[in-house]
Amino acid sequence: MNIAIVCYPTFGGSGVLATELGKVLADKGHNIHFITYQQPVRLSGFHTNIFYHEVRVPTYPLFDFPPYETALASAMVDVVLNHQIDLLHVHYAIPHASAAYMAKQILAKRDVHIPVITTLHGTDITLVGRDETYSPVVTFSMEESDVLTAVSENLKSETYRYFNIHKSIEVIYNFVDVARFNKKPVDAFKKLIAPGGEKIIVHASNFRKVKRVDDVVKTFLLLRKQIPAKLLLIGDGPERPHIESMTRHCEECADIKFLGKQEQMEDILPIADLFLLPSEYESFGLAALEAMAAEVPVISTNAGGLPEINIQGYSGFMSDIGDVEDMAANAFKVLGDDETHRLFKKQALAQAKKFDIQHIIPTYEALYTRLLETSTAS
Ligand code: GMT
Repeated sequence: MNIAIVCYPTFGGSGVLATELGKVLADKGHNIHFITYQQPVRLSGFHTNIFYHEVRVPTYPLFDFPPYETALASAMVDVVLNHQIDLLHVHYAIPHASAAYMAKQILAKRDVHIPVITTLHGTDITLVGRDETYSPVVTFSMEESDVLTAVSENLKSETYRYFNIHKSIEVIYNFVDVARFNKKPVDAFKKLIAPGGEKIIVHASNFRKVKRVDDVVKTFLLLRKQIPAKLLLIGDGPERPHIESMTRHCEECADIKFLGKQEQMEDILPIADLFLLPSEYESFGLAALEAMAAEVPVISTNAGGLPEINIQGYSGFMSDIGDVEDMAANAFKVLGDDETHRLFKKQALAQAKKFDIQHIIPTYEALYTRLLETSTAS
């Protein structure tokens, strides 16, 4: 199949997932055309079946806000017409679903009928999309997509809660390539971070308010009273200056390190002993799944779709939003003795395997095949 994928090329989970999906489909022989404004972060190296089309948004003195959506829809039309694209798969509704609708209409005028799949990822629904600034367009373009998928049951029900739509939503869980993450930790790297054999706690996010990174620090400081530990904060975003200033005025703060944005999470996660994700909301929590695939137990909140991936008392523990005492107590339960820690590590990996790329990709391929069959029949 010739598949065009539209996504955000940045470090966010939706872009990561879309890129990994494209890469594995290309390995399986499909031709994948990424249409984005920048090369996706996880798309490096040469692959004969992968093509990257950059969306250029020319500026003009009149444009206070360059019309990205128009440029994107035009790029979609161009790629579909010139590369015999069979279907368009857009990740994150805003503005990809409405740009796809526009492209579909333009192509229909030329007698080219292109099916569109929209995958909802989270904040496109729960945070940004439901804001009335965007919701009429998001509602319309979801209804107009040929297929709508969501990355968790929770996101599916949140979509029906916030939007008056009648379209059915198919849940296709996010996935992880377990083989890539389940690596042996590099001892020298581990020693560099924790020279005294301290436990290594990791958090990775885009440092937005919804991630509650201050709760990561609070949980760590409580845990640090009970066991020697180091905290690695990975990622960057609007809350980082606030978190940095929060971690400048305490003795234990020397044990907290900011690593910034990192592309090779599979090299860092294996040295971790525990992953913290105290988010206010996660539709899924791909970062937690990647941690589990690296055999790292997860302490998270029970918000959104997190209970669908983090199993209480098995792959880790969940607490109510903001309950840092409970999160620290749970972290201690996991790390308190080596035997328990080993068990949680094993269980975290077993849980990640349920979401292995090998199980999820056939669902996408079956969906594509079904969609192409029904659209050629009609
Ligand atoms: O986590 C973010 O804020 C980024 C956002 C995105 O769209 O890139 O992530 C969302 O999609 C991920 C991939 O499906 C999910 O794993 C995240 O849980 C989801 N984030 C939220 O719902 C806040």
